[in-house]
Amino acid sequence: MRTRLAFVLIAAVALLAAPQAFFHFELLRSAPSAKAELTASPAQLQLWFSQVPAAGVSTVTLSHNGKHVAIGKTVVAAADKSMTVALTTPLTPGAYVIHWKGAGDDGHVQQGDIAFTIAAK
Ligand SMILES: [Cu+2]
Repeated sequence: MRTRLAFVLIAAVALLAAPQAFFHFELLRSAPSAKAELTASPAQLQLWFSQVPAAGVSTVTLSHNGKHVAIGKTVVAAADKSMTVALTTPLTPGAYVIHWKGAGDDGHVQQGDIAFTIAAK
């Protein structure tokens, strides 16, 4: 009887917790993609998400050797749930990290990093 009650409780907790985790705002893919090894600077950074990135909290930044790189303004496109940033100056060869931050309809702010490199010629 006791094990059965425990099972019912575990099942109830799992059901309550699952939808929240499932519908979280999350990164689906990006260009450049994670661990990409490029031969030239991309013209822009574009990240696609599971939900439309909420205005105000959703941003994309770029760093190189731990330093902030000046890039364009983050543009949110509701149609394909993406954020795009134009690269105002072509990137020099080296290692880069895109840092994204955003939230979807539940307002929970998520964030992550995407590392990529540009090979020296
Ligand atoms: Cu959430």
